[in-house]
Amino acid sequence: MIDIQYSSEVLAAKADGQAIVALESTIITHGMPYPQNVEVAAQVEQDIRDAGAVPATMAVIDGVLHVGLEPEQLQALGQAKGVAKISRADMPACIATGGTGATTVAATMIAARLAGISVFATGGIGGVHKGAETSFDISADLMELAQTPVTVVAAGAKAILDLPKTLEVLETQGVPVIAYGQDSFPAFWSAQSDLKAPLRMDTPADIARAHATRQAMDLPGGQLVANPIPADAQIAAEDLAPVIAQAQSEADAQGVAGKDVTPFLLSRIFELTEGRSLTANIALVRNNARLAAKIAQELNNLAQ
Ligand code: PSU
Ligand code: MN
Repeated sequence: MIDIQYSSEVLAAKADGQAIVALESTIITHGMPYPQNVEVAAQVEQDIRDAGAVPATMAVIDGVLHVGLEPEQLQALGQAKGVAKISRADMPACIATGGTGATTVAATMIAARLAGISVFATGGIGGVHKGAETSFDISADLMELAQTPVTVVAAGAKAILDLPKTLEVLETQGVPVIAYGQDSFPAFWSAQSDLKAPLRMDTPADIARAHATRQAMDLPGGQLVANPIPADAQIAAEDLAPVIAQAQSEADAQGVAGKDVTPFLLSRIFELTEGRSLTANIALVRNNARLAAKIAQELNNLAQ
């Protein structure tokens, strides 16, 4: 087992058997501009505390896996230049070479499993990109959900992705996709899409029981909980469609590829919507954090 540096708060929560919710750090370093990124990260941590659980933001700092960051570490990470974006493939290399990296959904799930944490809140997962039939750009997040036993609460997949193909890959990989409180699969900035979610659940207790049942059946992998953005914060899909199309065609024209695609699209959409995309993003992440805290507490109740 590798060395893990726990924050003081997470260490105390583990000792007390409190519910813990994992948080990623790529959303801080590559998903939002400074200084909103650190403000949001601190706010989301507080939302989890207010909802009765303890936050554990993951990152690799100078070759050490951190589970939970002290406030000054969060500040430093949010301002640092050139932090790597690490997924399953890069994480061991980053640790082995003493590097510093922010964890994607996939890497955060791996860190959560190592730390014994079962629930994780984020904004949107990576998925199958538009044009994947030629680029083959499919996020490692999808395969991680198939093999690592963590329930991930997200607002569906970003509308920059090909949502039908993303759902197809999740189905092929045997990942339960659970819409929370509605039938349709939410589309990140919009609460509804015209796609029906494969599963629907209406309570955190049901989601916790489904997680525990998967464990009891010895099935690998986790669950994706698709939690719709609060209605008052959403952006209409038809308003965003031309913006997404423009950002995508700029990415294609500039030859943006690999792990740079998602950060490029998010920052162009932020500019093109004059910050509206970020306001919505913040609202949905906070909403996901609150739901994840409830699921984590229900899972704790089951274990007792
Ligand atoms: N959700 C957001 N902002 C982000 C991401 C998700 O609201 O920046 C990040 C997550 O870390 C996710 C990653 O795992 O984008 C997916 O990147 P890729 O498509 O390269 O796998
Ligand atoms: Mn990719």
